[in-house]
Amino acid sequence: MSEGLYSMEAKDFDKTLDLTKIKPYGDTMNDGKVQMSFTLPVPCGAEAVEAAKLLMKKMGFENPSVVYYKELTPGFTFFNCYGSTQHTVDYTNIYVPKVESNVMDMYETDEFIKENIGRKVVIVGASTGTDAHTVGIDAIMNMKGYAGHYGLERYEMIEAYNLGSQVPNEELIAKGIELGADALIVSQTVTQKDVHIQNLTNLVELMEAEGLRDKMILVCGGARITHELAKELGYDAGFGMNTYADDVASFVVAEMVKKNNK
Ligand code: B12
Repeated sequence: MSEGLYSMEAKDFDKTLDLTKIKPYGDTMNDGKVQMSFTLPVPCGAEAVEAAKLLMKKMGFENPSVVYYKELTPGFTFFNCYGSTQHTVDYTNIYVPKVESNVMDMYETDEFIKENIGRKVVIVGASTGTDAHTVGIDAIMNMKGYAGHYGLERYEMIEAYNLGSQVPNEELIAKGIELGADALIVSQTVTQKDVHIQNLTNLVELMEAEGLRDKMILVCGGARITHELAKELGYDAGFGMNTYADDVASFVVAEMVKKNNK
C-alpha cells in the first residue's frame, strides 16, 4: 500500500472510551466531530462562509469547515459545516424520566384488554391547534402502522378515531365525550415559540374545567415531546421520537387498569 493516509494503522487512533467524558465520534474515538447546519441572514459568498466559520469558532469548535453552502433566497445563506468540539459529558451521571411500562405487542395488548377490561377501549387522537403535521399521529393510529408496528386502528380490542390535524382542543374534547373516549392522544410537532406548551396546557385546562381530566387518560407525543415535559403539563405520559402504537397502547390500557377507569 502507498504511503500517506492509507499507511496509517489502527493503532495510531485513539480508542479510549471513557463514559465519564464522552464526546462525539466522527471518524475515530474522541475526535469530537460535529456536523451542523444553519442559515445566516447574509448574501451568499466568501464573506458569508467566513462568517459561518467565525461563528463556529465562537461556539467553541476547533477546525471549523464549511462543506456546503447555498443561497436560500437573496440575502440568506444555508450552510453545512463540520468542527470538533472539545467539550465532554459524564454519561454515567445521566437520569432521564421516561414512561415505565411493560410494552406489549398488538396481540398481547388485545389479550390484556380482554382479560382486564372486558370491553373495547376507545382512543381518540388528533394533531391539535394550528399544527398541520399528520404523519406522527397517523404513524400511531393508522391501520397500516409505522416501521413494522401496526397502528391502533388495527387492534381488535381498540376503537381508534383519528381526527386528523389542526383540530381545536374544544373539538377534540367534544368528540371524546361523544365517543366515550377512554383516552385522548395528542400530537404536537411544531414547537416554535413554545406554541406546543400553550396548546397542550390549554387542553388540560379545558378538561379540568369540564371535570373530565380524571375520567380520560391523556397522552401527548411528538419529536420534541418528553415524558418529563408531559408530566409537568398535567399529562399522564409523553412520547418522543421512535414511538410506536405498541408503546402508547400498552401504556393506556395498563393505566386504565391502574386507575380503575374501566
Ligand atoms: C413533513 C413536514 C411538514 C409537512 C407536514 C405534512 C403532513 N401532512 O404532516 C408540511 C410541509 C405541511 C410542514 C409544514 C410546517 N412545518 Co414541518 N416538517 C415536516 C418534516 C419534514 C417531517 C415531519 C414528519 O412527518 N416526521 C415523521 C413522523 C413519523 O415523525 P414524528 O412526527 O416525530 O412522529 C413520531 C414521534 O414523534 C411520535 N409521535 C408523534 N405524534 C405523536 C402522538 C402521540 C399521541 C404519540 C404517543 C406519539 C407521537 O411517534 C411518531 C412515530 O414514531 C419535519 C422535519 C423532520 N425531518 O422531522 C418538519 C418540521 C417538523 N416542520 C417544521 C416547521 C417549522 C414547519 C412550519 C412551521 C414551516 C413554515 N414556516 O411554514 C409548517 C407548520 C405548518 C403547521 N401549521 O403546522 C419544523 C418544526 C420545528 C419546531 N421545533 O417547531 C421541522 C422540524 C422542520 C425543521 N427542521 O425546521 N411540515
